[in-house]
Amino acid sequence: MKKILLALALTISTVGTFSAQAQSPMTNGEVRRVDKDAKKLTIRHGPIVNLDMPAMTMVFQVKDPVMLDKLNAGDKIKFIAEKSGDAYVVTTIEVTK
Ligand SMILES: [Cu+2]
Repeated sequence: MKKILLALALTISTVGTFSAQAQSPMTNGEVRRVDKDAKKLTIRHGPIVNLDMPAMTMVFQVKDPVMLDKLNAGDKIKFIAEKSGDAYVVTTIEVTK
């Protein structure tokens, strides 16, 4: 069981690194609201190049609800978002100080 968890953790970190490097540039933003129950995140963001989206404040879904644990309203962040069906999903996020 431990081996499976370790393999899973390695897979996740590899995918995370890959998406940060190979995909779109990260977008600057500020967390406005964290909704752990709905697994949603409100971000005031700058222009998102890969989504062809201007700066605005909007609600995103998150790829993994664990991502919300370290976030608080007011945090300055860098993130990558992708369109998934009708939703915009944050796939990578980091807090900048
Ligand atoms: Cu937007």
